[in-house]
Amino acid sequence: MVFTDRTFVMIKPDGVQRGLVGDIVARFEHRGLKIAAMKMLLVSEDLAKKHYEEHAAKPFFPNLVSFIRSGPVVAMVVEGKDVVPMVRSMVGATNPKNSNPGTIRGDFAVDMGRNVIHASDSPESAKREISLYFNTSEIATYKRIDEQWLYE
Ligand code: DGI
Repeated sequence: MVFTDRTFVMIKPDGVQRGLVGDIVARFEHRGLKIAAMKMLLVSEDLAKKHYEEHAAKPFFPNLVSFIRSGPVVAMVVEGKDVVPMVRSMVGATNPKNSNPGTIRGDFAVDMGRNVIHASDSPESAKREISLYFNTSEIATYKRIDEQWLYE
């Protein structure tokens, strides 16, 4: 059984600078989710504004744009059954103050503006965000060897 539900995940500059990339990617791999694409990049101003366009009118928007551009990020496409809600639950609440221990933000973050990771909040956002960061040719199609042990 191959599941092609996709989500977009980004380890933000704080996660990269703090050396958390391996730990975070391992959580997705160990859960049984498939990394279908991954790259490190510096986000342009144009891309940052498109990424956060839903927040354009908010007072924290300029900080959001400048923070996401403050260092390299790691962008990923992650696949699996019900992957959008599953990854959101692994990421935890937006404000780390409210993120449960065991979630990525609950284990690694303290402040809202340094919450380590972004993950799409709906399949529609995932589609939009994946297309902002990846060409279709950059997304790999392959089978994990443990799929028969992950899916019934
Ligand atoms: O999808 P999330 O990252 O959990 O949350 P979101 O899409 O609502 O917001 C995007 C980012 O914007 C979030 O990770 C942190 C920041 N943010 C959201 N709401 C606030 C905020 N930053 C500040 N300073 N104040 C807010 O109310």
